[in-house]
Amino acid sequence: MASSAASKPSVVDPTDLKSFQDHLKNSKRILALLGAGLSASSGLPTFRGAGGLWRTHDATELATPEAFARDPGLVWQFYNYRRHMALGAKPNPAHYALAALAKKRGDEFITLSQNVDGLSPRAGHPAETLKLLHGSLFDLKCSSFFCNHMERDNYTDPVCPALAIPTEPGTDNPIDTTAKRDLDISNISVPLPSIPASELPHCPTCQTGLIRPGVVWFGESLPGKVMDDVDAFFDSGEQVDLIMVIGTSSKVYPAAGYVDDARAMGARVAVVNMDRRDAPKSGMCEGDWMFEGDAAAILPELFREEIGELKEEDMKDLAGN
Ligand code: BV8
Repeated sequence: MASSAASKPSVVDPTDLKSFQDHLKNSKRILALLGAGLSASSGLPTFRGAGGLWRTHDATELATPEAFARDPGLVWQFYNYRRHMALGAKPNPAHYALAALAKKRGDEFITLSQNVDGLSPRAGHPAETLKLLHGSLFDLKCSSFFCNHMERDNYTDPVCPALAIPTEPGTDNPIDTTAKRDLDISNISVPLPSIPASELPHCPTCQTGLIRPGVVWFGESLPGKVMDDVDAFFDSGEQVDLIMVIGTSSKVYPAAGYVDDARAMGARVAVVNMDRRDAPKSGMCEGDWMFEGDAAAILPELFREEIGELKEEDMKDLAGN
């Protein structure tokens, strides 16, 4: 990857950039904690974007087993909508820059993602060092406590016919599908049909349980294997040199707690966020960096010295979009 830094105007303070790149160069063990802000430039709404609401519902309230038990049709419309949006989106240069750094650094660089949108995997981020703390929109599992049916990487859109996103009248003609315009069901003014459980996907294994998205809902524990891998990285007892906190409001636990755990292992903290007020709970300490702005513009610059210039041909969306 030829590097001609001159092409892109710098979006980072040169002094901070130099000190960060020097530290990155001398860092052996690195962590990154990712949040919804990473995918903002791919056009995906963040959790707190739109006031954290989906239609009139608090998104964190919909992301609970209680909401699914109460109205699985509504919760599936919420997740089917997010699958549809994520499938229509593309990884951005921040996803590719992280993937390129991960390919170079191997298992000394572990990325902890709170995102369920599948964009980091689509940018080619190596699966062995990408820990999906909160699961994936594209995994499906049985909601019955007694059944452990799990289907990974299901990209069917809609998940089932009843969840098809309504289209604008007159735009759904079979000949020219490009004219089709979805109605934005995240907007309260668009009527949302109520979908009975009988029309929702059921578990092919136990035949009784409803299928649910393979994400971690509030009140649920994180995937055991993922937690073990993260604990193994921390329990090696070796110093952690750097943690990059990218596009997250650091409000959800245990994910947000890893920043302090890394700091306790000697790490300096580099925050990349559109809003400098969204610093980690423990605040910013001497030697930390706050890079305020768009992750899609900042990450390629922060990593340029190590990964070179990101070229169009290097940014291949593995979903082939
Ligand atoms: C559990 C999947 C226990 C589903 C998600 C300790 C203290 C307090 C509370 C708790 C605690 N421990 C546990 C809790 C309870 C709870 C919790 O943390 N509650 C919070 C709300 C206070 N945690 C849990 O319930 C966890 N489970 O603890 O289980 C247990 C243990 C054993 C046995 C049984 C139970 C599970 C939490 C996971 C929930 N699932 N997602 C779904 O996605 O639908 S969380 C979900 O919300 C996301 O994954 C993410 O984690 C979070 C959203 O946060 P962000 O990603 O940061 O997004 P946000 O919109 O907030 O911010 C975006 C940021 O980007 C902003 O800062 C913005 O400025 C910035 N930005 C915007 N544009 C850009 C940008 N930055 C850069 N560039 C841009 N262009």
